[in-house]
Amino acid sequence: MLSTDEIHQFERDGFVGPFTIPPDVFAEFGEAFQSRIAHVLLGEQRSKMSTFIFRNQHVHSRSVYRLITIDPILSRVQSLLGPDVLAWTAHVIARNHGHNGQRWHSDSINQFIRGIHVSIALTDMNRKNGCLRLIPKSHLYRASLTRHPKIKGGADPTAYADSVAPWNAPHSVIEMELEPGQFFLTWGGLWHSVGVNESGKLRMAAVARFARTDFCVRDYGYDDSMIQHGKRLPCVVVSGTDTFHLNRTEPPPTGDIYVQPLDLPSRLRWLGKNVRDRAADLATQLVGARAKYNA
Ligand SMILES: O=C(O)CCC(=O)C(=O)O
Ligand SMILES: [Fe+2]
Repeated sequence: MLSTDEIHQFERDGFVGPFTIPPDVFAEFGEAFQSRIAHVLLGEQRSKMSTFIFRNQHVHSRSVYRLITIDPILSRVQSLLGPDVLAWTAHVIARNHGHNGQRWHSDSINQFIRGIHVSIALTDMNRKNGCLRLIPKSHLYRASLTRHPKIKGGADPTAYADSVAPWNAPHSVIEMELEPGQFFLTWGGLWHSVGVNESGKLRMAAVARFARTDFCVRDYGYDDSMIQHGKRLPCVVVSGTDTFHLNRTEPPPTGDIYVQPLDLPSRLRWLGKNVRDRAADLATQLVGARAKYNA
């Protein structure tokens, strides 16, 4: 659970934490879990894994699903989103020495659905290996990072933040350093980036994103200036119930891609399901458009 002050901080600054997973709980996600994951993500199995499977580990990995729903994480997400919660993406990110990180962006899908992003450190995350950098309060700005010509190239957006929200100037960047087993929460829309890994070592983190059941989780695209009507993304109800039925929900995973890669029949079933869901979605849109036209 979050305290009232922590909830207020989250609303105001767009992030809260770090929090520490109790060591006896985190023990389950220690060396064996991490080396299994690193072996898959840095080995040849990764190239055989489609991006859609990689990004949906809340559906394809029982161990990742378990990590993102442990009580210290889920109870805090519930404090912010209420009792009915969907997980709509989860994956482990492994960045080796030399990885370039990620330029400034706002996680546009999560921004549009007012979702919550949780970053969970598996290894240390620090200035040397590319921890997350944030600009506090930027989750509330009506400005686009993807449309800004300089930031598109990766420049520091603090001056831009000063110009779009002079009442909060001067803006500064927070480097969110974490120890293994620590995590923090951010609002979708908060401006963030990831530094270069110059540590000589692997840097690994799990990310999970959560939404309320009354938002429809679609692939709205990467461009934060424009909402596209993309496909519905697979969600798992991690808490409460979904009475809105806006989303494509999947059962919690029973298998684990980190123990056993998906075999061909399972991959084809998953692909078929995606195609059927997309076709049904387009048909609904078409019926809606025709009804509007006839009205
Ligand atoms: O590398 C990370 O920890 C997170 C990268 C990121 O920006 C994201 O997942 O939204
Ligand atoms: Fe991001």
